[in-house]
Amino acid sequence: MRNTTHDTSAEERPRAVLVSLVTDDVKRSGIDPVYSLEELVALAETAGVEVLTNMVQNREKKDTKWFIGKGKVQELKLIADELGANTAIFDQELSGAQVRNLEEELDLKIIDRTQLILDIFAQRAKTREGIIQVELAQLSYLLPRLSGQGRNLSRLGGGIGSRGPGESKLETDRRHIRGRIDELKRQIGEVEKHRTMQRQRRKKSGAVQVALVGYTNAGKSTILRQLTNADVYVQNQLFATLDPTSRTLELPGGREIVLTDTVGFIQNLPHNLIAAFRATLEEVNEADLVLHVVDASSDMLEDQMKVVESIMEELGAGGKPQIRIYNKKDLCTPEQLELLPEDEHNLRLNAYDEKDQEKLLNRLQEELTGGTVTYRIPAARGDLTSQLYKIGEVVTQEFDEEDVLYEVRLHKGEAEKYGHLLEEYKVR
Ligand SMILES: Nc1nc2c(ncn2[C@@H]2O[C@H](COP(=O)(O)OP(=O)(O)OP(=O)(O)O)[C@@H](O)[C@H]2O)c(=O)[nH]1
Ligand SMILES: [Mg+2]
Repeated sequence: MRNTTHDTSAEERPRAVLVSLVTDDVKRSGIDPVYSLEELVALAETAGVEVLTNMVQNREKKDTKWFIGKGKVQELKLIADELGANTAIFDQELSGAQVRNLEEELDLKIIDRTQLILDIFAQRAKTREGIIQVELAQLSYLLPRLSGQGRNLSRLGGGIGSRGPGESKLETDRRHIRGRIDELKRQIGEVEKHRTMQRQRRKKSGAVQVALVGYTNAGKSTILRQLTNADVYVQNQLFATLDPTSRTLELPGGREIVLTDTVGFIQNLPHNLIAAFRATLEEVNEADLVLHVVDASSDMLEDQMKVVESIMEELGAGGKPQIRIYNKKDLCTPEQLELLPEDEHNLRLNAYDEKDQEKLLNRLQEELTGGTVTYRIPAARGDLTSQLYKIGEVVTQEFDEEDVLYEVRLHKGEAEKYGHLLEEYKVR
Protein backbone atom coordinates (compact mmCIF):
# COMPACT_ATOMS: atom_id res chain seq x y z
CA MET A 1 0.00 0.00 0.00
CA ARG A 2 1.30 3.38 -0.91
CA ASN A 3 0.19 6.88 -0.84
CA THR A 4 -0.35 8.15 -4.28
CA THR A 5 -0.46 11.89 -3.85
CA HIS A 6 2.45 12.42 -6.13
CA ASP A 7 1.86 9.85 -8.77
CA THR A 8 -1.69 10.61 -9.68
CA SER A 9 -0.93 12.91 -12.49
CA ALA A 10 -4.44 12.48 -13.83
CA GLU A 11 -5.75 13.45 -10.42
CA GLU A 12 -6.23 17.13 -9.78
CA ARG A 13 -4.45 18.65 -6.82
CA PRO A 14 -6.59 18.43 -3.71
CA ARG A 15 -8.28 21.75 -2.95
CA ALA A 16 -9.59 21.64 0.54
CA VAL A 17 -11.81 23.33 3.07
CA LEU A 18 -10.59 22.58 6.59
CA VAL A 19 -13.18 21.95 9.28
CA SER A 20 -12.81 21.97 13.04
CA LEU A 21 -15.50 20.97 15.50
CA VAL A 22 -14.90 22.34 18.97
CA THR A 23 -16.91 20.19 21.36
CA ASP A 24 -16.89 20.27 25.15
CA ASP A 25 -14.59 17.25 25.03
CA VAL A 26 -12.12 19.14 22.87
CA LYS A 27 -12.22 22.07 25.29
CA ARG A 28 -11.57 19.77 28.23
CA SER A 29 -8.68 18.03 26.47
CA GLY A 30 -6.49 21.10 26.94
CA ILE A 31 -5.65 21.23 23.24
CA ASP A 32 -5.95 24.74 21.87
CA PRO A 33 -8.34 24.30 18.92
CA VAL A 34 -7.12 27.45 17.19
CA TYR A 35 -3.53 26.28 17.23
CA SER A 36 -4.60 22.77 16.30
CA LEU A 37 -6.33 24.15 13.22
CA GLU A 38 -3.25 26.20 12.29
CA GLU A 39 -1.26 23.03 12.53
CA LEU A 40 -3.79 21.25 10.35
CA VAL A 41 -3.16 23.90 7.69
CA ALA A 42 0.57 23.16 7.88
CA LEU A 43 -0.08 19.43 7.75
CA ALA A 44 -2.35 19.80 4.73
CA GLU A 45 0.19 21.94 2.91
CA THR A 46 2.91 19.45 3.76
CA ALA A 47 0.76 16.78 2.12
CA GLY A 48 0.48 18.89 -1.02
CA VAL A 49 -3.05 20.16 -0.46
CA GLU A 50 -4.17 23.63 -1.47
CA VAL A 51 -5.97 25.04 1.55
CA LEU A 52 -8.87 27.27 0.48
CA THR A 53 -10.40 28.27 3.78
CA ASN A 54 -11.43 26.87 7.11
CA MET A 55 -14.56 26.75 9.19
CA VAL A 56 -15.09 26.18 12.88
CA GLN A 57 -18.18 25.02 14.68
CA ASN A 58 -18.71 25.18 18.43
CA ARG A 59 -21.06 22.47 19.57
CA GLU A 60 -21.63 20.59 22.80
CA LYS A 61 -21.15 17.19 21.20
CA LYS A 62 -20.48 15.80 17.79
CA ASP A 63 -23.40 14.71 15.65
CA THR A 64 -23.50 10.93 15.33
CA LYS A 65 -24.48 10.93 11.72
CA TRP A 66 -22.72 13.99 10.31
CA PHE A 67 -20.05 14.72 12.90
CA ILE A 68 -20.77 18.47 12.53
CA GLY A 69 -24.33 19.82 12.76
CA LYS A 70 -26.67 19.25 9.86
CA GLY A 71 -26.90 22.96 9.13
CA LYS A 72 -23.15 23.22 9.10
CA VAL A 73 -23.00 20.47 6.52
CA GLN A 74 -25.12 22.61 4.19
CA GLU A 75 -22.92 25.61 4.88
CA LEU A 76 -19.88 23.53 4.03
CA LYS A 77 -21.56 22.47 0.81
CA LEU A 78 -22.10 26.08 -0.25
CA ILE A 79 -18.57 27.14 0.62
CA ALA A 80 -17.06 24.15 -1.13
CA ASP A 81 -19.11 24.85 -4.26
CA GLU A 82 -18.22 28.49 -4.28
CA LEU A 83 -14.48 27.89 -3.89
CA GLY A 84 -14.32 24.86 -6.11
CA ALA A 85 -13.12 22.49 -3.39
CA ASN A 86 -12.84 18.78 -3.98
CA THR A 87 -11.84 17.80 -0.43
CA ALA A 88 -12.80 18.54 3.18
CA ILE A 89 -10.30 17.85 5.94
CA PHE A 90 -11.51 17.54 9.54
CA ASP A 91 -9.27 18.35 12.47
CA GLN A 92 -10.77 15.57 14.60
CA GLU A 93 -11.21 11.88 14.01
CA LEU A 94 -14.34 10.75 12.15
CA SER A 95 -16.08 7.40 12.19
CA GLY A 96 -16.41 5.34 9.04
CA ALA A 97 -20.14 6.07 8.85
CA GLN A 98 -19.60 9.81 9.23
CA VAL A 99 -17.09 9.77 6.39
CA ARG A 100 -19.53 7.93 4.15
CA ASN A 101 -22.48 10.16 4.98
CA LEU A 102 -20.48 13.31 4.38
CA GLU A 103 -18.99 12.03 1.17
CA GLU A 104 -22.38 11.18 -0.23
CA GLU A 105 -24.01 14.40 0.82
CA LEU A 106 -21.20 16.70 -0.22
CA ASP A 107 -19.56 14.87 -3.06
CA LEU A 108 -16.21 15.77 -1.56
CA LYS A 109 -13.37 13.57 -0.48
CA ILE A 110 -13.49 13.49 3.33
CA ILE A 111 -10.30 13.16 5.31
CA ASP A 112 -9.60 13.50 9.01
CA ARG A 113 -6.49 14.59 10.89
CA THR A 114 -5.33 11.07 11.57
CA GLN A 115 -5.63 10.08 7.96
CA LEU A 116 -3.81 13.20 6.87
CA ILE A 117 -0.88 12.44 9.17
CA LEU A 118 -0.83 8.82 8.01
CA ASP A 119 -0.80 10.11 4.46
CA ILE A 120 2.21 12.33 5.07
CA PHE A 121 4.01 9.43 6.64
CA ALA A 122 3.17 7.30 3.62
CA GLN A 123 4.65 9.97 1.35
CA ARG A 124 7.79 10.18 3.45
CA ALA A 125 8.45 6.51 4.08
CA LYS A 126 11.55 5.50 2.17
CA THR A 127 13.10 2.60 4.00
CA ARG A 128 11.56 -0.83 4.13
CA GLU A 129 11.09 -0.43 7.86
CA GLY A 130 9.29 2.89 7.48
CA ILE A 131 7.07 1.60 4.71
CA ILE A 132 5.97 -1.45 6.72
CA GLN A 133 5.25 0.61 9.79
CA VAL A 134 3.14 3.15 7.92
CA GLU A 135 1.16 0.49 6.12
CA LEU A 136 0.43 -1.24 9.40
CA ALA A 137 -0.76 2.04 10.91
CA GLN A 138 -2.96 2.78 7.90
CA LEU A 139 -4.58 -0.64 7.93
CA SER A 140 -5.13 -0.56 11.67
CA TYR A 141 -6.88 2.75 11.18
CA LEU A 142 -8.94 1.42 8.34
CA LEU A 143 -10.04 -1.93 9.71
CA PRO A 144 -12.51 -0.80 12.40
CA ARG A 145 -13.96 1.64 9.89
CA LEU A 146 -14.98 -1.12 7.55
CA SER A 147 -17.56 -2.70 9.78
CA GLY A 148 -21.02 -3.04 8.38
CA GLN A 149 -20.05 -1.40 5.19
CA GLY A 150 -21.16 -3.27 2.15
CA ARG A 151 -20.02 -1.12 -0.69
CA ASN A 152 -17.55 1.29 -2.03
CA LEU A 153 -14.63 0.39 0.13
CA SER A 154 -12.36 2.33 -2.10
CA ARG A 155 -13.80 5.68 -1.17
CA LEU A 156 -13.16 5.22 2.49
CA GLY A 157 -9.63 4.07 2.29
CA GLY A 158 -8.44 6.88 0.14
CA GLY A 159 -6.07 9.39 1.59
CA ILE A 160 -5.20 12.71 0.08
CA GLY A 161 -4.05 11.14 -3.11
CA SER A 162 -7.43 9.45 -3.42
CA ARG A 163 -6.18 5.93 -3.10
CA GLY A 164 -4.26 5.27 0.09
CA PRO A 165 -5.12 1.77 1.15
CA GLY A 166 -8.45 1.85 -0.63
CA GLU A 167 -8.34 1.02 -4.25
CA SER A 168 -5.38 -1.10 -5.11
CA LYS A 169 -5.23 -4.55 -3.67
CA LEU A 170 -7.12 -3.62 -0.56
CA GLU A 171 -10.49 -3.23 -2.13
CA THR A 172 -11.11 -6.84 -1.28
CA ASP A 173 -12.37 -7.61 2.20
CA ARG A 174 -11.56 -7.40 5.85
CA ARG A 175 -10.14 -10.87 5.96
CA HIS A 176 -7.64 -9.82 3.39
CA ILE A 177 -6.72 -6.80 5.48
CA ARG A 178 -6.40 -8.85 8.65
CA GLY A 179 -4.10 -11.23 6.82
CA ARG A 180 -2.02 -8.34 5.61
CA ILE A 181 -1.87 -6.86 9.14
CA ASP A 182 -0.60 -10.18 10.48
CA GLU A 183 2.02 -10.32 7.78
CA LEU A 184 3.15 -6.76 8.51
CA LYS A 185 3.35 -7.49 12.21
CA ARG A 186 5.54 -10.47 11.44
CA GLN A 187 7.79 -8.29 9.32
CA ILE A 188 7.96 -5.70 12.08
CA GLY A 189 8.98 -8.51 14.42
CA GLU A 190 11.95 -9.07 12.13
CA VAL A 191 12.75 -5.38 12.08
CA GLU A 192 12.68 -5.44 15.85
CA LYS A 193 15.06 -8.36 15.99
CA HIS A 194 17.40 -6.63 13.62
CA ARG A 195 17.31 -3.42 15.64
CA THR A 196 17.91 -5.28 18.87
CA MET A 197 20.95 -6.91 17.33
CA GLN A 198 22.26 -3.59 16.10
CA ARG A 199 21.79 -2.11 19.55
CA GLN A 200 23.55 -4.99 21.24
CA ARG A 201 26.46 -4.52 18.90
CA ARG A 202 26.56 -0.83 19.73
CA LYS A 203 26.34 -1.58 23.42
CA LYS A 204 29.23 -3.99 23.19
CA SER A 205 31.27 -1.30 21.59
CA GLY A 206 30.68 0.57 24.82
CA ALA A 207 29.44 3.76 23.21
CA VAL A 208 26.84 5.79 25.06
CA GLN A 209 23.53 6.24 23.28
CA VAL A 210 22.09 9.72 23.04
CA ALA A 211 18.69 10.28 21.40
CA LEU A 212 17.35 13.51 19.91
CA VAL A 213 13.59 13.73 20.46
CA GLY A 214 11.11 16.54 20.08
CA TYR A 215 8.17 18.10 18.36
CA THR A 216 8.23 17.99 14.60
CA ASN A 217 10.26 20.80 13.00
CA ALA A 218 12.11 21.62 16.24
CA GLY A 219 15.51 21.12 14.61
CA LYS A 220 16.57 17.61 15.62
CA SER A 221 17.97 16.63 12.24
CA THR A 222 19.72 19.97 11.95
CA ILE A 223 21.54 19.33 15.21
CA LEU A 224 22.57 15.85 14.12
CA ARG A 225 23.78 17.23 10.80
CA GLN A 226 25.65 20.15 12.29
CA LEU A 227 27.41 17.99 14.86
CA THR A 228 28.26 14.99 12.72
CA ASN A 229 28.05 16.13 9.11
CA ALA A 230 25.45 13.41 8.68
CA ASP A 231 23.68 13.58 5.38
CA VAL A 232 20.18 13.83 6.83
CA TYR A 233 17.14 15.57 5.48
CA VAL A 234 16.49 18.98 7.00
CA GLN A 235 13.35 20.78 5.94
CA ASN A 236 11.10 23.47 7.19
CA GLN A 237 8.14 21.14 7.07
CA LEU A 238 6.36 18.73 9.36
CA PHE A 239 7.62 15.18 9.63
CA ALA A 240 10.72 15.65 7.54
CA THR A 241 12.28 12.69 9.32
CA LEU A 242 10.67 9.31 9.56
CA ASP A 243 13.40 6.78 10.12
CA PRO A 244 15.95 7.06 12.88
CA THR A 245 19.50 7.85 11.83
CA SER A 246 22.45 7.22 14.11
CA ARG A 247 25.94 8.66 13.86
CA THR A 248 28.95 8.40 16.10
CA LEU A 249 30.35 11.58 17.43
CA GLU A 250 33.50 12.37 19.35
CA LEU A 251 33.24 14.50 22.45
CA PRO A 252 35.98 17.01 23.34
CA GLY A 253 37.53 14.51 25.78
CA GLY A 254 37.95 11.99 22.95
CA ARG A 255 35.05 9.85 23.97
CA GLU A 256 32.66 8.48 21.36
CA ILE A 257 28.92 8.59 21.64
CA VAL A 258 26.15 7.50 19.29
CA LEU A 259 23.68 10.25 18.47
CA THR A 260 20.29 9.21 17.06
CA ASP A 261 17.76 11.40 15.29
CA THR A 262 14.13 10.29 15.57
CA VAL A 263 10.71 10.95 14.10
CA GLY A 264 9.08 14.14 15.35
CA PHE A 265 5.99 14.19 17.55
CA ILE A 266 2.79 16.16 17.14
CA GLN A 267 -0.33 16.61 19.21
CA ASN A 268 -3.00 14.02 18.59
CA LEU A 269 -0.42 11.76 17.03
CA PRO A 270 -2.54 8.86 15.86
CA HIS A 271 -2.32 6.08 18.35
CA ASN A 272 -1.99 3.52 15.57
CA LEU A 273 1.07 5.32 14.42
CA ILE A 274 2.79 5.26 17.79
CA ALA A 275 1.98 1.58 18.10
CA ALA A 276 3.25 0.81 14.61
CA PHE A 277 6.41 2.84 15.13
CA ARG A 278 7.33 1.16 18.37
CA ALA A 279 10.22 -0.72 16.78
CA THR A 280 11.67 2.57 15.63
CA LEU A 281 10.89 4.49 18.78
CA GLU A 282 12.50 1.77 20.85
CA GLU A 283 15.72 3.67 20.07
CA VAL A 284 14.53 6.28 22.52
CA ASN A 285 13.96 3.70 25.24
CA GLU A 286 17.47 2.40 24.82
CA ALA A 287 19.13 5.78 25.07
CA ASP A 288 21.31 6.61 28.04
CA LEU A 289 20.52 10.27 27.62
CA VAL A 290 17.68 12.07 25.88
CA LEU A 291 18.10 15.47 24.28
CA HIS A 292 14.67 17.03 24.12
CA VAL A 293 14.87 19.59 21.34
CA VAL A 294 12.26 22.34 21.39
CA ASP A 295 11.62 25.22 19.02
CA ALA A 296 12.11 28.06 21.48
CA SER A 297 10.77 30.61 19.00
CA SER A 298 7.35 28.94 18.80
CA ASP A 299 4.43 30.56 20.59
CA MET A 300 3.25 27.08 21.42
CA LEU A 301 6.48 26.10 23.12
CA GLU A 302 4.85 25.00 26.38
CA ASP A 303 2.17 22.93 24.67
CA GLN A 304 4.68 21.28 22.39
CA MET A 305 6.88 20.33 25.31
CA LYS A 306 3.90 18.81 27.07
CA VAL A 307 3.01 16.72 24.03
CA VAL A 308 6.56 15.39 23.78
CA GLU A 309 6.71 14.61 27.46
CA SER A 310 3.46 12.73 27.45
CA ILE A 311 4.47 10.64 24.43
CA MET A 312 7.77 9.90 26.15
CA GLU A 313 5.81 8.69 29.17
CA GLU A 314 3.69 6.53 26.93
CA LEU A 315 6.82 4.99 25.45
CA GLY A 316 8.12 4.27 28.92
CA ALA A 317 11.05 6.65 28.46
CA GLY A 318 9.76 9.41 30.72
CA GLY A 319 12.28 8.81 33.48
CA LYS A 320 15.42 8.99 31.33
CA PRO A 321 18.13 11.51 32.10
CA GLN A 322 17.32 14.47 29.91
CA ILE A 323 18.72 17.74 28.72
CA ARG A 324 16.31 20.20 27.19
CA ILE A 325 17.63 22.12 24.22
CA TYR A 326 15.94 25.43 23.51
CA ASN A 327 16.77 25.55 19.84
CA LYS A 328 16.34 28.37 17.30
CA LYS A 329 17.28 30.92 19.92
CA ASP A 330 18.35 33.22 17.06
CA LEU A 331 14.68 33.48 16.08
CA CYS A 332 13.51 34.38 19.58
CA THR A 333 12.42 37.84 20.61
CA PRO A 334 14.32 39.29 23.59
CA GLU A 335 11.18 38.67 25.68
CA GLN A 336 11.10 35.02 24.66
CA LEU A 337 14.81 34.62 25.35
CA GLU A 338 14.47 36.01 28.81
CA LEU A 339 12.05 33.27 29.78
CA LEU A 340 14.32 30.42 28.75
CA PRO A 341 16.17 28.76 31.61
CA GLU A 342 19.83 27.92 31.22
CA ASP A 343 21.39 25.53 33.69
CA GLU A 344 22.69 21.98 33.70
CA HIS A 345 19.35 20.63 32.41
CA ASN A 346 18.53 23.40 29.99
CA LEU A 347 20.54 24.79 27.15
CA ARG A 348 19.84 27.57 24.65
CA LEU A 349 21.05 26.84 21.18
CA ASN A 350 21.31 28.15 17.68
CA ALA A 351 21.99 24.91 15.85
CA TYR A 352 23.92 26.78 13.17
CA ASP A 353 26.25 28.64 15.53
CA GLU A 354 29.64 27.01 16.06
CA LYS A 355 30.10 28.39 19.54
CA ASP A 356 26.75 26.96 20.54
CA GLN A 357 27.62 23.59 19.04
CA GLU A 358 30.77 23.59 21.15
CA LYS A 359 28.73 24.50 24.19
CA LEU A 360 26.43 21.56 23.55
CA LEU A 361 29.33 19.15 23.15
CA ASN A 362 30.88 20.36 26.39
CA ARG A 363 27.56 19.96 28.16
CA LEU A 364 27.33 16.38 26.85
CA GLN A 365 30.84 15.74 28.00
CA GLU A 366 30.01 16.93 31.51
CA GLU A 367 26.75 15.05 31.60
CA LEU A 368 28.27 11.78 30.52
CA THR A 369 31.31 11.98 32.71
CA GLY A 370 30.94 11.22 36.38
CA GLY A 371 33.51 11.91 39.09
CA THR A 372 36.55 9.77 39.82
CA VAL A 373 36.47 6.63 41.93
CA THR A 374 39.30 4.47 43.28
CA TYR A 375 39.15 0.68 43.17
CA ARG A 376 41.42 -1.87 44.85
CA ILE A 377 41.57 -4.96 42.65
CA PRO A 378 43.64 -8.11 43.14
CA ALA A 379 46.35 -8.16 40.46
CA ALA A 380 45.31 -11.68 39.47
CA ARG A 381 41.75 -10.64 38.60
CA GLY A 382 42.13 -9.76 34.95
CA ASP A 383 38.38 -10.19 34.51
CA LEU A 384 37.69 -7.33 36.90
CA THR A 385 40.36 -5.14 35.40
CA SER A 386 38.75 -5.49 32.00
CA GLN A 387 35.39 -4.41 33.48
CA LEU A 388 37.17 -1.44 34.92
CA TYR A 389 38.32 -0.26 31.54
CA LYS A 390 34.73 -0.36 30.36
CA ILE A 391 33.35 2.00 32.96
CA GLY A 392 35.71 4.87 32.41
CA GLU A 393 39.16 6.16 31.86
CA VAL A 394 41.95 4.97 34.18
CA VAL A 395 43.72 8.06 35.42
CA THR A 396 46.32 6.52 37.75
CA GLN A 397 47.39 3.02 38.62
CA GLU A 398 49.43 2.07 41.68
CA PHE A 399 50.63 -1.35 42.90
CA ASP A 400 50.14 -2.29 46.52
CA GLU A 401 51.37 -5.82 47.30
CA GLU A 402 48.94 -8.26 45.63
CA ASP A 403 46.53 -5.50 44.63
CA VAL A 404 46.39 -2.67 42.20
CA LEU A 405 44.80 0.65 43.07
CA TYR A 406 43.09 2.23 40.10
CA GLU A 407 41.78 5.74 39.97
CA VAL A 408 39.04 5.87 37.32
CA ARG A 409 37.22 8.82 35.80
CA LEU A 410 33.78 7.32 35.35
CA HIS A 411 31.74 7.38 32.20
CA LYS A 412 28.22 7.74 33.50
CA GLY A 413 26.24 5.45 31.24
CA GLU A 414 28.77 2.65 31.32
CA ALA A 415 29.36 2.99 35.04
CA GLU A 416 25.66 2.34 35.55
CA LYS A 417 25.74 -0.63 33.21
CA TYR A 418 28.91 -2.39 34.28
CA GLY A 419 29.81 -0.82 37.61
CA HIS A 420 27.88 -3.19 39.88
CA LEU A 421 30.46 -5.98 39.50
CA LEU A 422 33.09 -3.70 40.91
CA GLU A 423 31.03 -2.26 43.72
CA GLU A 424 32.71 -4.31 46.48
CA TYR A 425 36.19 -3.29 45.31
CA LYS A 426 35.47 0.39 45.64
CA VAL A 427 37.83 2.16 48.04
CA ARG A 428 36.42 5.67 47.80
N1 LIG B 1 17.03 29.91 12.53
C1 LIG B 1 17.19 28.65 12.91
N2 LIG B 1 16.62 27.66 12.18
C2 LIG B 1 16.80 26.39 12.59
C3 LIG B 1 17.58 26.06 13.74
N3 LIG B 1 17.57 24.72 13.87
C4 LIG B 1 16.82 24.24 12.85
N4 LIG B 1 16.35 25.23 12.06
C5 LIG B 1 15.46 25.11 10.87
O1 LIG B 1 14.26 24.51 11.28
C6 LIG B 1 13.70 23.68 10.24
C7 LIG B 1 13.42 22.28 10.74
O2 LIG B 1 14.62 21.63 11.03
P1 LIG B 1 14.75 20.04 11.06
O3 LIG B 1 16.13 19.75 11.57
O4 LIG B 1 14.34 19.43 9.78
O5 LIG B 1 13.68 19.69 12.18
P2 LIG B 1 13.33 18.26 12.80
O6 LIG B 1 13.15 18.45 14.26
O7 LIG B 1 14.29 17.25 12.36
O8 LIG B 1 11.89 18.04 12.14
P3 LIG B 1 11.12 16.66 11.74
O9 LIG B 1 12.09 15.74 11.13
O10 LIG B 1 10.08 17.17 10.81
O11 LIG B 1 10.53 16.16 13.01
C8 LIG B 1 14.74 23.73 9.11
O12 LIG B 1 14.30 24.68 8.18
C9 LIG B 1 16.02 24.18 9.80
O13 LIG B 1 16.88 24.86 8.94
C10 LIG B 1 18.17 27.15 14.49
O14 LIG B 1 18.83 26.98 15.51
N5 LIG B 1 17.93 28.40 14.02
MG1 LIG C 1 14.06 15.62 11.22
